[in-house]
Amino acid sequence: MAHRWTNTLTQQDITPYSAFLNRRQVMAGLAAGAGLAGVAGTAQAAESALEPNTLEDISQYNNYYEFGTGKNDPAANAHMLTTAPWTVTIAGMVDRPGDYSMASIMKAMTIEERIYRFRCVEAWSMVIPWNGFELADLLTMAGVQSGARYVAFETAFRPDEMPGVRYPVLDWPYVEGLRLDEAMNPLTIMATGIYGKPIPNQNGAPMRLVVPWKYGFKSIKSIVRITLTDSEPPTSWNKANPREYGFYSNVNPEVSHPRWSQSSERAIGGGLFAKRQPTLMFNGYEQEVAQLYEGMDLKAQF
Ligand SMILES: Nc1nc2c(c(=O)[nH]1)N[C@H]1C(S)=C(S)[C@@H](COP(=O)(O)O)O[C@H]1N2
Ligand SMILES: [Mo]
Repeated sequence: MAHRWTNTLTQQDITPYSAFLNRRQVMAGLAAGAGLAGVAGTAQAAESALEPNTLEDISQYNNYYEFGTGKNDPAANAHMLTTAPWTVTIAGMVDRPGDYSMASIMKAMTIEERIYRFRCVEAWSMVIPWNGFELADLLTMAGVQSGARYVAFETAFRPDEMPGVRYPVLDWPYVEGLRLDEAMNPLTIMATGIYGKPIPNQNGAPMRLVVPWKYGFKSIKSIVRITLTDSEPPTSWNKANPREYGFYSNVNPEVSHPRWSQSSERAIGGGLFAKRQPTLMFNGYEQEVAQLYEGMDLKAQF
């Protein structure tokens, strides 16, 4: 089970004191029969496996096309985005639809740290120590109705604050979606921080999705609308180029992008020591999510 713990490791876990493990992990560890000693031991073992990137790497090398298509454009321009006050509309097949202030969401949710691998479809990767909460908790707060099968997400569209939306690179606003079981999986989080500080604007402030087993473009930033639906929602990159970007977009080293292999990736950071490493099935989260796709042809439903 060592693998399991690498996925929910936190900064605190890197110190060898089981007392720092958050309650959710301790409870899950006991449930799994691992016991405290087992959890602390595997957490230590995982330290070498998942070394987070620096905040510099994470906040200076970005994709956020609303602020430009260059990797440094978001860091240069995203300060223009007003992130407070912020309202998230939750709509569609929920019992309690409405406009939720970001402040009320933060009050209702329990923030924890998750150190996750992050793999862009362009074949680069990082390791990011997110702070956030499980999307499942937010959806449960809104009350998912029984007929709901998908979750649609939408990014803010603010021409006055987003210089990149002047260009028709994508059909704005940026939209994304998940199947409901993917959205409810405990690995799926809404990130509101990095390294214990509020999430930088260029990383998707004040709240962005993080789905660590899917290519990075599924992890939509600066969300203003969440809609529960009974049919698969349109997604920005799939609309832009359906042959190259599918709805699922699970990280899969065996399914090449039409223009490049996905079998390896460039690990950002380390300067001269930046290295290529093999890409892992479901980005290393196979044990946690493979069952979501049982019986599906992952080459056809890429
Ligand atoms: N709204 C919006 N969300 C977005 C994007 C974007 O351009 N606009 N880029 C996506 C892509 S391609 C990636 S790889 C990740 C990058 O996240 P990061 O900059 O925090 O590493 O954000 C994703 N979310
Ligand atoms: Mo990406």
